[in-house]
This record gives sequence, C-alpha cells and structure tokens, in this order.
Amino acid sequence: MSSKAATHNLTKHWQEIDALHHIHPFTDTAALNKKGVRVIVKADGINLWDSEGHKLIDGMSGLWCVNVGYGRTELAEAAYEAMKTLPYYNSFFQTTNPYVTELAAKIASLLPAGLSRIVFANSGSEANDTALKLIRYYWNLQGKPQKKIHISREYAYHGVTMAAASLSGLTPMHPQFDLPLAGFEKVPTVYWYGLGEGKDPNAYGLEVARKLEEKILELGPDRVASFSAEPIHGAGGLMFPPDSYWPEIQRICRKYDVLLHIDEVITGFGRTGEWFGSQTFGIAPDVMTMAKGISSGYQPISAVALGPRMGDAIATSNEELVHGFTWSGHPVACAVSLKNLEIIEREKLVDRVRDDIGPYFQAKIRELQSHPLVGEVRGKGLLGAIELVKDKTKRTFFDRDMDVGTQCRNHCFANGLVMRAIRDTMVLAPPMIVKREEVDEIVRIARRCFDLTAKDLGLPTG
Ligand code: PXG
Repeated sequence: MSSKAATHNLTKHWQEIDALHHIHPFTDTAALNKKGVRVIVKADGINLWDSEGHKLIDGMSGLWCVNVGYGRTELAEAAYEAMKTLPYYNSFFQTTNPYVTELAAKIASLLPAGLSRIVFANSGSEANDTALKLIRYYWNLQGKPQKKIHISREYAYHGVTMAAASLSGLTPMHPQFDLPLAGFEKVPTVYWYGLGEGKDPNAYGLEVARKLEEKILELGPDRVASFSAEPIHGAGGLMFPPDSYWPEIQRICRKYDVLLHIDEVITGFGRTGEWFGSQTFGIAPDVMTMAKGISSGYQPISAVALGPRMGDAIATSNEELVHGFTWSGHPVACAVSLKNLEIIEREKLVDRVRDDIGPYFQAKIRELQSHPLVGEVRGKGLLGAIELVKDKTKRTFFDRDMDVGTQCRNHCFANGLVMRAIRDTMVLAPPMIVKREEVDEIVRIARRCFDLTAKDLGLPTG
C-alpha cells in the first residue's frame, strides 16, 4: 500500500471512531458525522497540517489563544521539567508551589494598577463562574446580600458553564439548557455597524451606555451586584466600542456602586497591542478574568484578578474561602504559563503588536474594504473583522438563513486559511509572531475567498 493510501486509511479510521465516540463542542453531531471530521495532526509557527497532509494557515490562533505561535520547544521543556519535579500538588492545605506563586506575582506585575490578588482556575468559563461567586461573596461581606443581580450585554460570550452561559448574551446558547438562571439581566451593546443606524459613533456609544443606567434604575441599584463585559466583543462578532462608551459605563458603575467585571479572556496578553484590553480602553475593573493567552493555549489555565475592593475584603474576611478546583494553580500549567510570559516579554511581542505588525495587519485588512461584498472592516492590534453584506452602499445584510459567513469560511478552509465566521462577519486573530509576508498571504487568500463567495451568490467579484 502506498504511504498516501495508508494515511488515507488512518484518516478514515479516526473519522469512524470519532463519529462513534466523540461529541464535539458547538457542533451538529449527525451533520458532522455524515461529512467526516477533519483531523489536525500537527502545527508549527502559524500553520496547521491535517491528516491528509494539507497545510492550513491558522488565522485564528486556535480559538484566539496561541499567541506565541505553535512549535515552541521551550514551552514543552518547561512542562517536562515541571512534570519531572512536581507533576501535581494542590494549594488547598496551606501549601503552595514555586510555579503558582511566581505566576501569581508575575500576572499581578503586568495587570493595571490595583489588581494584585489572583485566584486560579482552568478555563475562561470557570474563571467567570468564580468571579461571579466572589462578587456575591463580596456583597455578603459588605452586609448587602440583596445586591445579587448580574447585568451583562447582548452578544456577549462569557463561556458555557451554568453561570457563564447565563452571563452570555448570545441567545442561541440558552434554550437547550433552560438558561439564563434567575438573576441575570441583559442590556443592549455597542455594535455600531449593525445596530447604530449611521448615527454619530460617540453619540451612539453614550446612548447605548445609558441603557445600563436605565436598567440599573429599573432593577433598583441596591439589587445590582455587577456589570460584566468584554472590552471588545469577541465571539459575539468582534464589535469595538466608540471612544465615548467605556468612560460612561465606568461613570454609571461608580455612581450606582455596581462592581465592574471585565472579561479579558480574548483581549488579555497582547492581542490589542497592550497587555490587557482594559489598558487599551482606559478601563479600571474591580475584577478581571483571563485565560487563553496566559499559556498561549499550551496548557489549560485561567485566572481571576481582584482589585483592592474585593481583594482586601476577601483576603481579610477571617474565614475560609469555600471555593477552589483540584487543578487550581496546577504546577505544570503554571510553569508553562511563566515560560510563555517570559517569551512574550523577551521577544517584545506586545510592543510588536502595538507598533509594528498590528498596524501593518490593520492596514492590510482595510484594503479588503474595496471588495464589493465587504461592508465594514474593523479591528485593533491583531484582531480583525470583515463584515460581508448584500449591498454595501445601502448597508443591507444577507438573510441569516443564507449563512453566507459559513459559505465563505468553507472556501477559506478549502484554500488553506482558517478564518472564523460569526454570522456574516469574517474574523482573524493570528498569532502574535505572524510575519508581514504571512499577513499578505492571509489577506490574499481572504480576498480570493470573498470572490468565490460572491460568485456563488451571483454577485460582483472584487
Ligand atoms: N470569555 C470570553 C471572552 C471568551 O472568548 C470564554 C470566556 C470561555 O472560555 P473557555 O475557556 O471556558 O472556553 C471565552 C471563550 C469562538 C470561541 O468560536 C470563543 C471562545 C471559546 C470557544 C469558541 O469564537 N471563547
């Protein structure tokens, strides 16, 4: 048998056992099984390879997480060293380990001033659930147990556990599970291109921010515990706030004594050209959650950072904090994260995103604005979104059931580029090591795929 035939047989084998035994996240299992799953077998730099030998450029850094790129031997070595030295021990019984303590101090040194205490978890969802529990605990400690309602935004993505999914504002996430839970409320969000009706962006930003004030007043400020938001919407469609938005949100939270929870699971660790999106937008959170970029996805780990208000109250409550996971502060995940942060600093990747590759990437993706299918190009740092529309001059959108974004995404995959389709918005978040010529290639393939999509729809190509 030729080696090509042998590889093909192996692919078939993996597809068969995957279909029998593996239920995938956010996937229609029957439809996938009919089609046959793609098996990714290796990765290096910004590239992936599937089991049939096809190379794909990973324009999404996995799921917005592989910030330092694939194939970092140093991270494998850090994991190996930690596994040999201390493969596991917990931080429950008045113990710690060098990796978790050093990582807590390292993260605290990178965070905006005041966020100095860290609670570890293992995923973004767990971090958000933990943050909400700590918010509830904080208000109990303050003698305000009636302050228990969590407000968040439409289009928000905060994860999938019971509370994180309740916090999420993407409505398809709720009906299968009878969510949201009681005590979770939503406010409209800033999505200027899709919902702003051509208004002045800053006037629109203020108008939307004030919906939070209206909601707090409607519920009663003495019942509202927190407001949660991503600095930039990620999985909701990569929407950016006008300049007026965040200062007004902060004014409102301060005025009504509502804790501000900022979810930096995507925006943390360099994506926007600062260490955290909060720095990019001048936000001062009471509590911040982070995950993905801490380890660049090489190990599962997440964290909750507490500002002085919550941190001091909890650290001086003189009682046990009845919360924690078996893997909280796992030594191997912490060792890998420490090495990952060392790489980001040594290679000055955050500066690179702010001053060099980020601006280059932004300029290149904006060239796509001339394509007839492209309504808006938006982005910051190494985050980019290109919204496909039916008629760019009239700003008319495609019918949702046409699923134009998925058609375009399929063309991208077939042409060697992983791009994420969120409704009809095509999203890019490449690794922070991406080179200029790789950005050129990504944009070249994207343009070709917009042409192929336009052709399918009988619309003009670029
Ligand atoms: N908050 C934000 C802002 C996220 O983007 C989570 C929390 C949850 O993290 P975990 O680790 O529990 O998944 C996320 C995760 C996508 C996609 O397709 C995005 C995420 C996860 C899966 C898919 O864009 N973000």
